[in-house]
Amino acid sequence: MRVLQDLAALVGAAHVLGAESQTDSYCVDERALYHGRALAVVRPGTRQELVRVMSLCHAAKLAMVPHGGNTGYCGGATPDSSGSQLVISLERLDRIIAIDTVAATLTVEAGVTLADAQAAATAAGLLLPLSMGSQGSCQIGGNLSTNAGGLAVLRYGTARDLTLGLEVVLPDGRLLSQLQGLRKDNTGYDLKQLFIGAEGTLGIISAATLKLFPRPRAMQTVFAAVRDVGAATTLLSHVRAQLGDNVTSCEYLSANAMAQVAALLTDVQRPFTVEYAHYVLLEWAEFGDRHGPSAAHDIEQLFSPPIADGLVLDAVIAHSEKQRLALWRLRENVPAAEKALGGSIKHDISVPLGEVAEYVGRTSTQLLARWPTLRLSVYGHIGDGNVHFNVLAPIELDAAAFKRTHGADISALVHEIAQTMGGSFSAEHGVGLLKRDLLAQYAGGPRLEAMRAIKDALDPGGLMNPGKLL
Ligand code: 2HG
Ligand code: ZN
Repeated sequence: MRVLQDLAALVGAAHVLGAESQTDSYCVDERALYHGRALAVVRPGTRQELVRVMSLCHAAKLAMVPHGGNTGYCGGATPDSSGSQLVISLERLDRIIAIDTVAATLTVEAGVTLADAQAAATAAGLLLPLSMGSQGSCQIGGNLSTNAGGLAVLRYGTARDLTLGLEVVLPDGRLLSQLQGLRKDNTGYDLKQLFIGAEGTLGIISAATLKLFPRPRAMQTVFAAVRDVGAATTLLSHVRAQLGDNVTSCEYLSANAMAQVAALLTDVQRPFTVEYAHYVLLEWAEFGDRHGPSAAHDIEQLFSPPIADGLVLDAVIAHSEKQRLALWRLRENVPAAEKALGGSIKHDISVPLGEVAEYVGRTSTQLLARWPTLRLSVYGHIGDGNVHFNVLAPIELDAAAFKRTHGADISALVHEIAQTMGGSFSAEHGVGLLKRDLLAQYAGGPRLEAMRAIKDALDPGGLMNPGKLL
């Protein structure tokens, strides 16, 4: 095929992968829900090459599937099964372009892993607060294309909130470059917002300028057993009232989530000797020398009203970085624990913060009324109103068969309750292939029409990541 020869001439034959053995890993998503086939995988080595690759594809009317770290949960980076789509991998665009310690900004290419971007900020004495379990392999381009959330959204916001500038290659190969990183710029439509969260359907993000923050002097981490889900959000309000915006994370684990992860991580000591029904991992940042050596005493004081009120039943403080990381491992490994148990039916809902307890209660009751032996694995970013309401098949049944028979009904119920409570069916993992029908169902009317109009305006040939999102 002529275009493949042109691509090879452009990026080098070694970076146009054609054999199935080479393209395989680019054609299966992280959860192995989708198995596609690619015409080829092309790996441009510079942003200029990316521009020219996309111009060639546009001229040849070739569908393009942008591919980052492939850690997404919704099939957003997987080609379809036609074998006619070109996967464009951003992995070689892995340069740190600039770091500005005065403006506190970091400019990176799209293929830089989140961990490498964090390390670059750290080396400059600053903090890139975006963080998540997959940070060793997920890439900035994918983080922005899916508007990733992660573990510190409560304080720092999502990937969108951390983006000051963006460079995007449009479907026809034109470069839209706005990497200045200005904190104020009111010159018409803020176009970068269109591409953040667009899942590669409007163009390919090639670089970004991200906001950095002062590095905290210390993090304080408390793992608490709480009375119920409502106590978790009330506790957060209490702690925020005392510590203001320094609270960075408020993560929830149900008893089942905790039991699963404790069974997986046999080397991590459980925080409590008895089992509780609900747990919260709370973390806040300290700056300057406000606390000093009396930190533990201050924390005890901070927690004494919620303990007296019966909201907090027990709590442990991390006294060292090692203890802190051990507590975080409990939270971060819940997905791995589910996987080890044969996988879960995953949900990624959000509701207004004041409704989370009601949501979890109502959804649990309705699910268990219909499937009494279902194993609920509820956990997540409760401080953001975002709960992973995951569900494991009854232990006595085959997980795959159960999912085939009941998965759709279970998910419909989980999503419907979120919708009726003013929530979202996709709080952080995006839409991709997996939730496209849900977007059509729930976004509906003018919102969907506006999205389609934007898509048609920027990608009239429908070449960008076809079949995803819309
Ligand atoms: C997390 O919060 C991730 O750990 C994954 O978003 C959630 O696996 C999941 O369902
Ligand atoms: Zn999550």
